[in-house]
Amino acid sequence: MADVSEDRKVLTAVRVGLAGLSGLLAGLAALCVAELVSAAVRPESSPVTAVGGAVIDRTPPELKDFAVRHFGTNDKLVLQLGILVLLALFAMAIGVVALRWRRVGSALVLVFGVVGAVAAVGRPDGHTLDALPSAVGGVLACGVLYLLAGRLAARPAPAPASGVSEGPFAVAGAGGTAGTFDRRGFVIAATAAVAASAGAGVAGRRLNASGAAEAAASRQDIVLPRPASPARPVPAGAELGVKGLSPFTTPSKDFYRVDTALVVPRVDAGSWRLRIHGKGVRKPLTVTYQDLLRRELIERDITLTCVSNQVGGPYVGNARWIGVRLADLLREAGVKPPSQGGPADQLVARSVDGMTIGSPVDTVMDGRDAMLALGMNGEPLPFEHGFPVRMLVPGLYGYVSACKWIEDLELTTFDDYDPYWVKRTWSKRAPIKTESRIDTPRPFASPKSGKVPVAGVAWAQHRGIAKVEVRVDGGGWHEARLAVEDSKDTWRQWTWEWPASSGSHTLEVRATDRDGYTQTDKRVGTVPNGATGWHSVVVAVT
Ligand SMILES: Nc1nc2c(c(=O)[nH]1)N[C@H]1C(S)=C(S)[C@@H](COP(=O)(O)O)O[C@H]1N2
Ligand SMILES: [Mo]
Repeated sequence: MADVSEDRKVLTAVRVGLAGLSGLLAGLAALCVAELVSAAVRPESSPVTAVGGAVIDRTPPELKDFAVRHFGTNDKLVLQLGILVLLALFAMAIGVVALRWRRVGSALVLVFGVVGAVAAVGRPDGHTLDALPSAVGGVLACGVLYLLAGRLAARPAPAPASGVSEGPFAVAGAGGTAGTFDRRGFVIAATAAVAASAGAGVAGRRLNASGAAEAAASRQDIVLPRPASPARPVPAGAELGVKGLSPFTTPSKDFYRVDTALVVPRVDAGSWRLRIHGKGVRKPLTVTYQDLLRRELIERDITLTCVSNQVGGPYVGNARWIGVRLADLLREAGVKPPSQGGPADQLVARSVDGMTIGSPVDTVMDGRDAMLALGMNGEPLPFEHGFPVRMLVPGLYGYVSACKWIEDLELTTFDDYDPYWVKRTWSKRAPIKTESRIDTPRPFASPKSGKVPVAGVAWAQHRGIAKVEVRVDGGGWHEARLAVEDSKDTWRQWTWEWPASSGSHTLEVRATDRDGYTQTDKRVGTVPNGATGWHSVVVAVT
């Protein structure tokens, strides 16, 4: 006869393990059911997306920069995985609580529903209805845990003296006084929960994907007309052809992406509308995608830069955009810039995902090629870059100019309204700083001694690059050879032939813009309006 107290221990361990599993299954049920409900509301309302979004909204700028730097565009994947792991741990713990206190444990599950619901409603674009997926998921999961925990409740064993094992959860000598639980009932309930969850989850995923498919079809159908004002061909000399140097035009698939969206918005171009309204708008407008296509289109090369780009960082890219002049549309709506007596000095763009981006009206209307872009590198905008329509203002960092998935333009003042990033300590106004970057040699490269081409890009949008200089080991500055300028709104390649001797060397670069400003060596971080300092690269010449 086995030791009864040993039997009890084993039984308890089995029950605790299964209780943890019950918590996990309840969590799984919640997520799967919520996915299904979110298909009826909107994909962004599903709990992990909502909680992830809420975390992003509350992430301090330094931490956001850290995440972008270390995980790049994977930062969102890392965030979502983190949330899932935390959720799984808590779910298991709650399952164990439910083993001892069935009602308390089950009720705790509801807390998660509430967290998801509050996160969803609290997003900048949150609606009350966004609470539904988390609420329904939470209530259902509460029921699942209550049911499973009930099957795990200890009960005295029937007393046949056979001692025969009763399947996978049989406890040694369970026929004795150790007691048992409803093994069969548990297996049946758990299997049913998994099957129902999987069904709901798969159906939810499918339905959410079908909305995306319709948006994709609307994009497929678009034929961008020939622009009335085409970009002039990129001058042959704009491309220096040095190995390892960023191409003048960044292919869309390689173009950096920075936004707060965990789910890329999939907007149907057919139902898209843009409203222009607010202070001093004499004739509020609502335009459709077709309206924009029928207007005079301009095509321009514009280099976009993110304020979160570190010195030497990758968040800068140059593309050929097609769109309509924003200033023309504003004038049609009766808007006057403040310099001509208009009452509004800030133009706030809103996106379908609740982003708000504020630009100075004077800058938008000063004659530069500020546009509502429909096309990028000869195609309708990719979804990641703002399909169907985004804004661009040459010379301003993306967070104060480049609203993707735009749906609303409101004229207001800088005093009256702070957009998303300004609420989070970034500057209200942020022209792009003059910058230069060494693309080749790469840090810690080991080129052979002799002539080593040093090359990179420099940008000072809407001012233009006048000069780039390179120095080695803190010595004298050497003027680099500049590529032919495409426009003052685009970056410029540069190169310098370095007579390299063997050993470890530090290369530094600085640019001077056409206003005569030379980059400062003073290092400041990206917050609140862009990093400064010279990019440097250490190499070991062999
Ligand atoms: N809707 C929306 N638009 C947005 C953002 C965002 O988070 N949401 N990020 C802005 C920032 S910070 C930058 S730098 C640019 C980046 O544009 P890209 O992703 O096409 O390179 O988009 C801007 N537009
Ligand atoms: Mo940005």
